[in-house]
Amino acid sequence: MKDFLQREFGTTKVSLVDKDDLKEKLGGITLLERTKYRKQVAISGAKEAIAKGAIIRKENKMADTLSEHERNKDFCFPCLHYSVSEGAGVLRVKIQNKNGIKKKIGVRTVDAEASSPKDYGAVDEVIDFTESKKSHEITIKIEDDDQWEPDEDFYVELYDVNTNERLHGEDTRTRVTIMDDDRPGMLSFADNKTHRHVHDQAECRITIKRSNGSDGDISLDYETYELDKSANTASPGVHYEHIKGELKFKHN
Ligand SMILES: [Ca+2]
Ligand SMILES: [Ca+2]
Repeated sequence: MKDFLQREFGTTKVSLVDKDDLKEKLGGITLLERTKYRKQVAISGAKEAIAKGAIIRKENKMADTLSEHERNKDFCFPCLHYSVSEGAGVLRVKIQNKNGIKKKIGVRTVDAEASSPKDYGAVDEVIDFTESKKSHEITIKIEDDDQWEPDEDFYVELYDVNTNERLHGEDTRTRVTIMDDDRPGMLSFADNKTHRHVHDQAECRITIKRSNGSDGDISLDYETYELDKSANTASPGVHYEHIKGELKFKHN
């Protein structure tokens, strides 16, 4: 914002700038709204961009980074945190039988921000480990859509089939982050400077453009408002018709 003030008004102090001049430079949008908008854009832009449909599966943190007393002595997930892109389709999660024990162990998914069946296919199965069966892999279906959403997590945990309780240890639960690959884009006025309208034309057309992506359905609320009550500003019902509504953009 300081750069903008310096460039347009030769000062970085907003208190020294004429309110109406500032309003005009901002295209009718209040300073507060503009600041909020910029923050939102900055947050969206900070997220790691993934190409739509990209197949990404990453193992981020391994169980051997834990100390011995934090770990289960018999069974574990060797990887404690996976990342998977929406477009990957499936994620395979490995379970280890460290000492080759014959035992039945349950494995199940647990919702967090990501939930089944919207974001992934729930799993709840019993693994029949034996002396020779030292590991097992489960396959989890990852759901893809066209709607933007933040990256979301769910968990997979090992449990005792008799008590239904999660097994002791930090390595009996693994986190899965589903990475969104959709870009809803941004909405802005096609003409971002002052729109000059000839008074004898009946309609004033304002174009809103969607740029940098068009995934999913999005919408915006719009409304005309009077700048102030001074003699040289247009008034609703006199110089223009007040309008208010919602503009919807479909997935494209
Ligand atoms: Ca997607
Ligand atoms: Ca999505």
